[in-house]
Amino acid sequence: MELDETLISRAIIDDFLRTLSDYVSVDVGIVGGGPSGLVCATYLARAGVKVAVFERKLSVGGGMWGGGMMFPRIVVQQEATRILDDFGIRYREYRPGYYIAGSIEAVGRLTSAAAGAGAEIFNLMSVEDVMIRENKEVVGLVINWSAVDIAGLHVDPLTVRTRVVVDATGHPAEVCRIVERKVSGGAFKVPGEQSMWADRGERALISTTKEVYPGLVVAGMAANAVAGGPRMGPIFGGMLLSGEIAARIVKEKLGVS
Ligand code: 48H
Ligand code: FE2
Repeated sequence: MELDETLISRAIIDDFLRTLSDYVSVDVGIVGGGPSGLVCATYLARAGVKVAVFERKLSVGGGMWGGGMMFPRIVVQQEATRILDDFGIRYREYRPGYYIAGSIEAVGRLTSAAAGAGAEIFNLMSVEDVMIRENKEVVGLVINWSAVDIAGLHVDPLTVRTRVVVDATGHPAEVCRIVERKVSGGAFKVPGEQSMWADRGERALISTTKEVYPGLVVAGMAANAVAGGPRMGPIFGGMLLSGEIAARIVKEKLGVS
């Protein structure tokens, strides 16, 4: 059989446009495909929730690829090794309570799990705004191609309806910053993260991962930025646990077990 370039092109266009059209309305829109977003997406998709991940960059994985100062290793504490086990990420004990894994394997396995569970990952798309109703609830995301932003083009965006949004954008807490700017009366504030304190930063995530505004749950580094909690450096257990907690909160909101 001779291969036909037009069919190759049509296959890509037809399939992607069908998917994009289907995902104009989702249960959950996760903004950011870093470790917390990928873990959250996996647990939601496994529960049958319709979930889209919007990632600005070409590749998901966020700050995990680079490990610590470009040494491609991550440290994970005891409490989160069960998540490494769940995702099939290999690790070994370095000292009691300190486990070490390869950052590249970790990103690969998280990505594979999220996609394999049925989460739809839209790379090269940026969330530039949200839809807020009556100054009291987030009901959707405003998306555009990252290339539009990079090129500085004036191209209007499209929208995605959501039942819940998860801000997993890492340090900048971008979705929460948008809500901070757009909710009138200064009712929602994002103080930003504090200086490095690994132990406090990791522990804080257990309580900073929450619904911070109706329809908006925050996970990962963004959760500490919104709560004014510390950063923690290249220990990633907190990111994994935060993604898991965010998924649990979302499932409770949606009434899914
Ligand atoms: C689409 C967006 C947008 C947008 C951002 O930074 P991340 O890896 O986030 P987390 O919270 O899962 O993990 C944080 C971790 O990587 C880290 O930085 C740690 C532990 N730091 C400690 C320290 O002390 O420094 O991923 C966020 C992702 C990235 O891929 C962004 O490209 C993406 O979100 N993103 N995607 N629309 N508006 N904003
Ligand atoms: Fe970081």
